[in-house]
Amino acid sequence: MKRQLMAAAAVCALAFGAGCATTETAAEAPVEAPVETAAASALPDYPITADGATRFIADAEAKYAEVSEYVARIQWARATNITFDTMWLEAKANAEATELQVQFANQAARFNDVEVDPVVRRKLNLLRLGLVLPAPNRPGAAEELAQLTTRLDSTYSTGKFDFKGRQITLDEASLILADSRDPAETKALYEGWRTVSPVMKADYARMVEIANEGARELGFADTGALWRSGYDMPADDFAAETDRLWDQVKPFYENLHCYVRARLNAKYGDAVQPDHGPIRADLLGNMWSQQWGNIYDVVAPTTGGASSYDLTELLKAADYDPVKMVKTGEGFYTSLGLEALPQTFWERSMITRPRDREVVCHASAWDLDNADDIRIKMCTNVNGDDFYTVHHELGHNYYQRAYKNQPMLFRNGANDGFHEAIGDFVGLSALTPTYLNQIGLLQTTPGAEEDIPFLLKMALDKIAFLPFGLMVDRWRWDVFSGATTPDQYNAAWSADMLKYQGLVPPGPRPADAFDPGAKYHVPGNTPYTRYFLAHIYQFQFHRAACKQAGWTGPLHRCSIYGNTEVGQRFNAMLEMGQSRPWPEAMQAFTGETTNDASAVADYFAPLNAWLTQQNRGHQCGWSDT
Ligand code: X8Z
Ligand code: ZN
Repeated sequence: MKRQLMAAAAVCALAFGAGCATTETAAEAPVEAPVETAAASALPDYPITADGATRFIADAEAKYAEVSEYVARIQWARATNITFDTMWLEAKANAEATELQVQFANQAARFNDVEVDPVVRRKLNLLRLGLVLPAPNRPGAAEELAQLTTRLDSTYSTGKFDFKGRQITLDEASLILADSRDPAETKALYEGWRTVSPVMKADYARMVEIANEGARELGFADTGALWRSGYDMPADDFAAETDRLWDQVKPFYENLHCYVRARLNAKYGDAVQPDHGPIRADLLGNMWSQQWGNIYDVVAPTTGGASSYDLTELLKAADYDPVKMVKTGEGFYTSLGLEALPQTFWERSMITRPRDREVVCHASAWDLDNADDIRIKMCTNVNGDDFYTVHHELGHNYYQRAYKNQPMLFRNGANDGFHEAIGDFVGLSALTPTYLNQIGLLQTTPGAEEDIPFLLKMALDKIAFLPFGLMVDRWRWDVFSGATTPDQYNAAWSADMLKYQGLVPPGPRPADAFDPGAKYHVPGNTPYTRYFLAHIYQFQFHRAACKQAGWTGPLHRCSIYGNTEVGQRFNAMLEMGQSRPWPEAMQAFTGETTNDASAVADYFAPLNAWLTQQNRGHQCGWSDT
């Protein structure tokens, strides 16, 4: 779900609570006192007392529950059937929801100086910090903003481009790119997909202006500052925290980058991929080079053994279909002692791309009624990537179900990174050969000789992701703050790719390029730092769970499948929702109270040592260009 606050809705859709799972937590006073607006006074005037605050919160929670369900159902209708009319309806509903949220935020701020019950204080903070894109309080602003966001998301989702004389969609292009080893073809796919986004640039720039105006009225310096305020610590501390985490993992990323570059150079030669400097982004098997697991075959170890299986081939050989993939995912969660999904999940989810209409294919998980009407929306293909994504999405649904008995304003993840980390944590077990063997996909469980190949495969997805998880919002933070102006949008995006990922596009970008618009979460307005956090949290959860299970072997071989004791403790954390600051949720399950990349280092330790050896004699890094 996108627009934070509203819990109902998708983890990765639009508006109210939508976006990829909502969050927001407490803390931090706005930069300046918010302006008193006409919209705020449209609510009853509660006395500025502790009792007034309690009454306001009770009314706001009731209204919030009602409106979020209404908005979520309209958003679902648009996301699963994009037409002029559903776009019109969604824009209208989102505008109303935004206006209401802005009223709530302003009303909440009136109690800033009143001593109130701690639970009420937390809820007041959540109301102040819960918007993703606030609209200013002037007539027509919320409507204009909503029209822009619905149009941006729909333009992305219906995007197609010409490839070899045929109009293809993003999902088709992604499948070809995953397997293509022809640099002319990968370049055409990379550049072709990016022809869908130049048209978004003006809308995006206007959207930034309006949202910033709204953020300032709420007392924030800009929309980025609002986004950084949802982590139970001051916004500046949060930015520094992401720097600290990145510094912890960067040497490992540079090691992986160095190794992969050498192997690409060996395969394609100097003309395509030099043995120094940045990597050509289209050679990595993913449209945004955010996960590189699809080119495992290119970079597999040449000595000491490679992986003896490919998950996509195993799924195909076992005749999996999309529904069976989801059932298998559900089976992991029920093995932990969690309840089966409701019948309505199967009746109402969208599991494959419908052939007769336009939809938002980017995967998301939804909670339509803040209770039992949970669903996923995916254009599932039978392959290893989507096997992972199914577990990821169901993690959102199981979180939503676990916190459904919390008060309305606490029905959300401890923070947005937690929401993203739940399914990923489960996925770490579900991708082990031990588990694949248990469910009959793999006939024998490989021994220690496949540890390095396995860890390499995992690192290609999980470690390669880290700088991407950071750079998307680094770009947006600069856009919202004005440090990057519209004429610099694309150059800044390419500069961030180079700085964080060490990647370059396959050729010069056209003058009208708007490459950020070709990544779902930018036109979809879903904050992205959540995924960076999740890629660290999930290893903390995994390390703690394996310890609880009494596992003493290497972390990457641990699977918690079937462990109801771990499941119970895990669900206890999920049930907390966002009722407490996230470090308490973290502590409830792991005993730790900070975000700590040492779990990533523990998990990958043998691989990092191996990579260091492989890179001997190579000049790593890319700053020489
Ligand atoms: O957007 C997603 C999920 C939905 S919340 C499919 N992810 C990020 C992405 O695809 O860019 C999961 C990993 C990162
Ligand atoms: Zn997600």
